[in-house]
Amino acid sequence: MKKYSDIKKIEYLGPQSKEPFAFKYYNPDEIIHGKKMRDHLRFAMSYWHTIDYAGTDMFGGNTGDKTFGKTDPMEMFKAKADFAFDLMDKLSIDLYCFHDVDIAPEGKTLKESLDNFYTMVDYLDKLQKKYNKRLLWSTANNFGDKKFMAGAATSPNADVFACAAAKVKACLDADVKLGGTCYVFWGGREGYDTLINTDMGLELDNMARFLRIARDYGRKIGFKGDFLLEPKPKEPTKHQYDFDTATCCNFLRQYDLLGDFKMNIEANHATLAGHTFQHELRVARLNGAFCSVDANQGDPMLGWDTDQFPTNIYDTIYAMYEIIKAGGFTNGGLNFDSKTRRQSNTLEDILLAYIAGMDTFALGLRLAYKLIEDGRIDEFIERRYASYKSGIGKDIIDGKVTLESLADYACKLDHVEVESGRQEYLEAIVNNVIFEK
Ligand code: XLS
Ligand code: CA
Ligand code: CA
Repeated sequence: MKKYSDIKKIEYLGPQSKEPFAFKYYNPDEIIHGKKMRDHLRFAMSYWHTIDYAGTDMFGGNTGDKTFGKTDPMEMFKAKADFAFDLMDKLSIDLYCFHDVDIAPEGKTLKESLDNFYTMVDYLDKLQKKYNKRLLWSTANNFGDKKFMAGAATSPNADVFACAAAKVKACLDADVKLGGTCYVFWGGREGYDTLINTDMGLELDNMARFLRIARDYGRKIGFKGDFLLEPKPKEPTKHQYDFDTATCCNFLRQYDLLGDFKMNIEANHATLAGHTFQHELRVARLNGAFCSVDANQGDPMLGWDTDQFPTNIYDTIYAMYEIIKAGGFTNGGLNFDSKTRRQSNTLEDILLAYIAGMDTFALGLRLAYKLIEDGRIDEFIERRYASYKSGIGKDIIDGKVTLESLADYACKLDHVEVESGRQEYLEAIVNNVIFEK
């Protein structure tokens, strides 16, 4: 197999190709339904998994090397950035995402860390111009450091609330400088391990206070993009306040933040919440809160956040179906919050993993459109609810009924029959659309 340094730009060679370092389904500039594939999919690279993660798990250290031959911390982070842009260029990925701590070495104090961060933001800005790339979103890592052990905005300690705010401020500054169109809040430790030590009401109010002041600062410095919550039910805490999309939307509505805030939906977080990825996307769409996606998949045999590159074609078809129905990506994109397996420990594996994930979503996009064009599923749903188009159904929709009028109507019915939902028939249509030549 070729070495990373010998591999040039990954080309689209089509589904018949056996070349490992080639796209089989992702053809960035191909027009599908009036838009280039790259604009439909808006792929982004995750800095933490791709540029920093080197294979450590709970039971062992690194299996790979992400030092890029450097020992001086600042030099190392510059080398990481150089690699990041070379990788995005090879893969035709236009966007990327990071936490503050992913791109710069941490100093001895918060002030020193932030100085390093701003230095690296300037460095990334130069690389962005050279390679014609842009930030999709940044986020503050307000969960890794010891001081965040009991949360950030929801910490019982107000100094921690302030430190978290300082980090979010720096990331918002970076977003504006690097042209980011979203800012993500993933509340890693914004939750609790036990209610016995927790003032849940104060914590939730503080979380809303935190989001509000972040929103106000962002708007003040000219950030026009979307603020995003990223739902996840658990891990690292036992219960996280941003449990799932429905919970997040309710929270945002309660504190009057919906509108400025939308969702970044992660596939595997949906699974951890006991939902499908499609469910979470649907709920976001129905609340007008769909914006961005963290693409990965979990392992159904393991109940934790494995962040695997997505290769399940059914998942990507249903996801792209929802995304198309939501009107496609605008400020958001499709960030691969995915890491290569611990045993896939070479730089070549990173390319192969991205090719697999990007091709799976590209095929998902093609097949989702095929499913919509086929029309049988949409027609079936339309027919299934036809009783609301006329008669009593239309009266219900038009708000012309009362409980009494419905009772009168119902008591005159002598036979009620609900039509078959035909799940198996519809699933077979999906297979037919996928496999027909
Ligand atoms: C962790 C999350 C995290 C967010 C950004 O499970 O996916 O990586 O996307 O903080
Ligand atoms: Ca994520
Ligand atoms: Ca995750």
